[in-house]
Amino acid sequence: MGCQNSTNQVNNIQIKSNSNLVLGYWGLPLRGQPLRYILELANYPYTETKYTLSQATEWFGKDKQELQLDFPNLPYLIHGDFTITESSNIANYLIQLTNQQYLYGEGQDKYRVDNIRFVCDELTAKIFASTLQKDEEKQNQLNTQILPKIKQIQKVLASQTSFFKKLTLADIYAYTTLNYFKKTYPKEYQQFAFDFDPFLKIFEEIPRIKNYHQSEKYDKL
Ligand SMILES: N[C@@H](CCC(=O)N[C@@H](CS)C(=O)NCC(=O)O)C(=O)O
Repeated sequence: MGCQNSTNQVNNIQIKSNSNLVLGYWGLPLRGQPLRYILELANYPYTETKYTLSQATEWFGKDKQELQLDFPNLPYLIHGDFTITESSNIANYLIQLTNQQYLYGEGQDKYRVDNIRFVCDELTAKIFASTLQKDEEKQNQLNTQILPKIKQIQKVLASQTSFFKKLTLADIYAYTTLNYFKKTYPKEYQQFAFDFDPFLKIFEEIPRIKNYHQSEKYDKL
């Protein structure tokens, strides 16, 4: 009567017992970061496979083929014999698994939460893409694709320290994006610091986030 192959149901998710949850992503915050925050907020045990840009062949030349993912990409999630990709899909799975549905927001706010979530996700990718460009093109992308969106986020946040009354995915995604913007473009960030600094601070002071940021697990920019 070994329990090696038994299956548990956790929050409507079938999990083989002793299944590790593995998150695969670059050893950078970016698109994998909201997923880490969702897990950290729930104090859910997970391990990470972190790929480095300097040894990108570990991903492109090996795991991308060998992990048997249906749609190989980073981030990916492996939970026992269950595997998925697409960061938003993974976020939804983790919210269900950790029973943190409150992060979606309530009622019609859910769609405004997702509005901020998807705008920020795209903006994070745009900030990263801009860092690969040289001077003039970098400045052009900053002016045309990044700063206008940052200003929109500033307007929606107004002078609040979170987007809604309670913590939601909007805060998690916006924190990831704005913190990345601050670290990447510190000079340009200054004009937004008055509004964004208190927002960043409130998120950083959530006890589990604070512990996580102080741990080895957290990839500092
Ligand atoms: N729509 C995908 C995009 C994933 C994506 O663009 N991943 C980038 C990093 S953010 C990557 O390096 N993917 C590895 C690959 O293309 O093999 C998602 O949201 O997960």
